[in-house]
Amino acid sequence: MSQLAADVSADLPKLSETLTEVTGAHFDEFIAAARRLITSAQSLQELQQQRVSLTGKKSALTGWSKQLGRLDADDKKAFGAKLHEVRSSIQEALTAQQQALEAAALQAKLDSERIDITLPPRGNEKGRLHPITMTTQRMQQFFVQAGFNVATGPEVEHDYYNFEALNIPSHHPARAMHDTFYFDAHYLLRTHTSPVQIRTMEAGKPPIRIICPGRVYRCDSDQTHSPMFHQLEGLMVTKSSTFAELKGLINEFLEAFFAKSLTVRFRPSFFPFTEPSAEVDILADNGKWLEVMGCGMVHPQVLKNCGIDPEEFTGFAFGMGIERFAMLYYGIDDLRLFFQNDVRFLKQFG
Ligand code: 2U9
Repeated sequence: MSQLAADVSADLPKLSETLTEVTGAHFDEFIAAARRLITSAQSLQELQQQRVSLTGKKSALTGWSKQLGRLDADDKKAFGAKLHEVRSSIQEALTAQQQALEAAALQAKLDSERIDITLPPRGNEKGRLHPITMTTQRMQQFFVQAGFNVATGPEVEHDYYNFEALNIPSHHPARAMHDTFYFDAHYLLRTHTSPVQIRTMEAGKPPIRIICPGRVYRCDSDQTHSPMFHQLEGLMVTKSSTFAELKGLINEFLEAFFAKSLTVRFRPSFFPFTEPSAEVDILADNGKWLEVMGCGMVHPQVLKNCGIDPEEFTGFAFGMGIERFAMLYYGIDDLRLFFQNDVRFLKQFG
């Protein structure tokens, strides 16, 4: 009994191991049974077992083939042709079944990986700009169209640029440890963006028209003060800059920023780096004056400190807190909201 009969299936006709005893009808029956067996294979592994059983070294087919040599010429020819037919037919069935199983496996994989394009999309929320960023951009938009360039500088500054050059003497209260974050005797976190204007004047010559937005730091923290906040300062130095021009520019700016006509008041004030100096108030709907910014003509000593002759050039400067403008523009009542990064707050803008 061949391996075939033993292993593969009871379904295969039991054929003689002696080739000459097998008839043509037996061969056809054998082919049909083998093909039924092959098409019943459910996996490539199972098919491989059948391939070995049906065509391998220990198969009936191979057993018969080995006997061909012992036959006379006529039998050899007839049985040889028949065995070839058997082997071809089995091989063809094996190949067809292999292709069918592979195609089914591929289809199963494709089905399992199918993307349902009708599903609703996952939440892909877009981020948005921080209200401070949007406020800064809104301010910049006005000044850039008015001919100002945007200038920036380091947040870690030398006390010369932050104080000395700005005419702020060493005994000035702003220089005290409790107002300024010092790294050592000379280096500090800038308390305003004014050092950027100093550096710009030092490096170039008039006419100068710049705005300087950026982070500034003061050792102060309560309901209305944050140790880090944002300023936008401006500077214009020409042969003919006047306080009248400054007033006109600030009026224009405030009405453009708040997008309505305003009553604006310039109230005399004092800063070490401007002379004369003023604070700027706007009249609110409730009849109260709101202080929004400061300004003045650049102090002649400050121009001199930067190598600009105050007899030849005059300048004006202004400064404002960006948080203050953002609060007024958006109607935000608590400064701390800007720094808590609570999405429920941030989502409300832009
Ligand atoms: C140079 C010369 C002059 C900038 C100025 C103010 C007035 C001002 C405050 C507004 C609110 C600071 O953020 S705040 O607390 N600023 O009132 N700033 S004039 O003057 C300069 C700057 C640089 C070289």
